[in-house]
Amino acid sequence: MTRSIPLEKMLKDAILAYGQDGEAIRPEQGYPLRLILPGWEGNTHIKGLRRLELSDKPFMTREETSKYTDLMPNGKARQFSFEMEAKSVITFPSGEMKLPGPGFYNISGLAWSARGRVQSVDVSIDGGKTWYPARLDTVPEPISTVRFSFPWSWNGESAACYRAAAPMKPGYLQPDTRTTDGDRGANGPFGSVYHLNAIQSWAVAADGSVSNVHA
Ligand SMILES: Nc1nc2c(c(=O)[nH]1)N[C@H]1C(S)=C(S)[C@@H](COP(=O)(O)O)O[C@H]1N2
Ligand SMILES: [Mo]
Repeated sequence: MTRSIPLEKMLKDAILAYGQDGEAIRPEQGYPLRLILPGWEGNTHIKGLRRLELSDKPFMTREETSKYTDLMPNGKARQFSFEMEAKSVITFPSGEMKLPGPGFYNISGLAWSARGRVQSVDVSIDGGKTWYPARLDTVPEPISTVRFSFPWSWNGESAACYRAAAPMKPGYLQPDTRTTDGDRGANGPFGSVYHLNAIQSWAVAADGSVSNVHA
């Protein structure tokens, strides 16, 4: 995996991470060294970093030309898109988990943005019809993740669908999978396969199992 990263971003924000939570980063996280570029797509966060090379232009590597570009409606691919404008994901309860039964759950997740501080996060428990402000559990810092939570009482109903959205003020709302996001290109249900910052929804089945839904 080889990526061209503008020098400006490297000098401003780049972290070369060798540890997490008081121990060496784990093999699946990129041991022994991982490049972290806060706010940018995770696919630029090179694991098992071997070298940094300087160049006066992008290297045009396989991944950055064939994969991490956005196919636009006119058939041309836009190079390069790095920033996650705003993104959120509910980490609990999330896919492949199983709720033991109806009752109280504390929905919890992470939100982040390359554009600055996450100011608020909204959660819906009815598939996006109604939105409520979530509690921010950590202090939002620029280009950092913020943890949010939302108390939820699951009545055991099948197919309860819940989701979170991170509106960045002013003027940017995390895109909905149901809308066509033309700006993100023509390829795939979210506008772009590789740059995906759309709202992520989870559904709970009657037996408590949680799965991904495109709703
Ligand atoms: N060395 C190396 N780093 C890599 C990759 C890779 O193939 N090789 N894949 C990238 C991609 S495409 C993604 S989505 C993220 C996944 O990181 P995660 O396992 O922490 O979620 O790692 C990135 N870093
Ligand atoms: Mo990826």
